[in-house]
Amino acid sequence: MKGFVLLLAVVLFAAPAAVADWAVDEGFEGGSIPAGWTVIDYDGDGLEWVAFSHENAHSGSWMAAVEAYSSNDGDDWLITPQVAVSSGDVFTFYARSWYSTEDFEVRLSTSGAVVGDFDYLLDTVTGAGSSWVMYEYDLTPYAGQNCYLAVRWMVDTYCLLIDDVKVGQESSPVEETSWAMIKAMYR
Ligand SMILES: [Ca+2]
Ligand SMILES: [Ca+2]
Repeated sequence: MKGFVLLLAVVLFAAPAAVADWAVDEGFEGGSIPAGWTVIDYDGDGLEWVAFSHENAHSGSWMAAVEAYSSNDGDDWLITPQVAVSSGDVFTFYARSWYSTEDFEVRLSTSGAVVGDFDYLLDTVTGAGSSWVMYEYDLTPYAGQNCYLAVRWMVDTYCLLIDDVKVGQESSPVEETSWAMIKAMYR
């Protein structure tokens, strides 16, 4: 009985923290670039960001991919839906080249989702290789604003892959601590 009361207290304490915190959490497993996202084929070569199924996906079977057949061509944008940013939010994703190396920028817009709106350069990545690497950016400086996040690929070799894009933040540590307590109680 004492254990039950303690468990109840822990659950009640944890309940307010049990919210879905990621505003964007996209692994492209729906087999398409989802509604609300924007792709821009800025180089105009007819090749743009698409959902692509292959065993190389970071999660599941699908990822986002873009390719080009000339090293002069690559300027392709993958843009998240608009997100109301809160303090502590991050923009995170996994990226790799298909082979050899690729270059890309990470950009943020506090206005629209066209190329000229992305005034804020969060990162310039050169020589990204063919192993998945997680990138993460603190969005706290933009808290209180409605933002779009973009990966702008500038071809180095051939093809860039992106998977598991998230905007927001992890579940509250309060909730995680409580589950650890519950598990410890019934060990
Ligand atoms: Ca995936
Ligand atoms: Ca293109």
